[in-house]
Amino acid sequence: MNGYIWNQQMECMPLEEIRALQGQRLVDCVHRMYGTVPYYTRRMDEAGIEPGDIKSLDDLKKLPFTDKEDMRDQYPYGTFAVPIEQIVRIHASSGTTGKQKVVGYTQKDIDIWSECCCRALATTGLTAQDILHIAYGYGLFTGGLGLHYGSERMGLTTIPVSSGNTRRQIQILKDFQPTALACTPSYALHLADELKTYDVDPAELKLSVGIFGAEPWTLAMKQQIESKLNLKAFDIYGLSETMGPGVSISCEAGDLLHIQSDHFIAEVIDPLTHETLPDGELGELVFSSVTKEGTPLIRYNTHDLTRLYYEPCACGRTTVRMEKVTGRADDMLIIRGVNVFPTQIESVLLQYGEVEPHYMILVDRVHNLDHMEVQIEMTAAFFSDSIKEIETIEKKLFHDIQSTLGISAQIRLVEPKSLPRSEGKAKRVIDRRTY
Ligand code: DLL
Repeated sequence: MNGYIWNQQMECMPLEEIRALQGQRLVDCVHRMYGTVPYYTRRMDEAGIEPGDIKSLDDLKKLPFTDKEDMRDQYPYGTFAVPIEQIVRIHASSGTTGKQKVVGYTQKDIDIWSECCCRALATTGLTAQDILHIAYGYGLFTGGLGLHYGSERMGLTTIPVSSGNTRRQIQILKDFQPTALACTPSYALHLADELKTYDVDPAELKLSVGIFGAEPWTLAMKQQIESKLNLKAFDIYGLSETMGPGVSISCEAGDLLHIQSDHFIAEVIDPLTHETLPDGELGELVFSSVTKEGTPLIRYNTHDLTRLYYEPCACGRTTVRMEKVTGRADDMLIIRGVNVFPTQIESVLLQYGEVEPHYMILVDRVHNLDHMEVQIEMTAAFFSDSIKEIETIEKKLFHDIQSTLGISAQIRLVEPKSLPRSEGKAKRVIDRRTY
């Protein structure tokens, strides 16, 4: 394996020892939060729990869940567990609706975040000899600055390009010869497609590693990016509420993501009953960020859907692993009563050479019935083909999407490059239904 292990002690600790450490850190975190964070103190009081009731990891189940509404209700600083003078950085994340979720970091939080990003970068095989082009946005979004600090700490040559301005991104990829690229997978694909526009041959680039995340993407999409950009792609996961990028990352041994288990206790719960599910069962991912000082969270429901695995990995790490997140419970569309995830549509499109995985789902209600249209870009080569052939592919896609989703959708093939591109997280759905 190329990847090396940044923190052998923490990443290769026997599971029993990880659990014991998590237990100690949980107890400490509950004591720090109780009496300091008013909303959490109230939640514990309502649940009839005192800090003394939490003695080990087994007691985690007694504690109440936290949700994004709690973060929003406490806007801006109500979730902070230390006085503002101790906060050295603020990030915020906006969801589809409502107020931002604001998070604060002490210097120790920034140090731990950098350490988690070093572990993640090392997992991809990068070393201080590498040059990392960061095209995640810098600013309140955690992607840019989060990876930046880890990259510098590890000694990589770091290029803080930030998001946007595709022409400049491509110029830098060509001229500065970075060996690694960090951005959203949808933007990586866009960059790959745009190389042609700027007359750049992928062979002129030096990229060997891609660090892609911040949005759901399929394994088929991963293969496509790998072949177009001639690199090995890794899946990096994280969320602002618990830290930012680096909560987990995939390794060379497979597609499961290693969670930095000494800092984040993961659980997967049944979305309806909220019962903790056994290993390998699909449910909502819940995190307790037990070492965080600024905004620690206990049992925060991410609503991301995944499974957890506890066996040691072939790469040598023993940390808990999570399956690739292919959707969030709240990204799920309910069309005529059927649950639909955009990534299900993406997986069908990636089987077709005639179309690109650039698509938009439009949902509306016509005569009280849900109507779904999927607009899909044709490849430039196929676009010049006859109308009859285009209709044939539309029909095939109609049937494949219907059998994958269990409901029908109108398929409309559109011109290459006609759908909007995102420089960060891709927007795949326009839902015009009024409820
Ligand atoms: O997206 C942090 C991040 C930045 C992760 C750069 C990776 C790289 P938020 O903006 O708060 O934070 O969004 C968090 O994005 O709950 C997931 O739904 C989704 N997400 C993040 N990483 C992945 C991934 C950043 N690798 C939300 N796969 C999370 C699927 C992801 N979804």
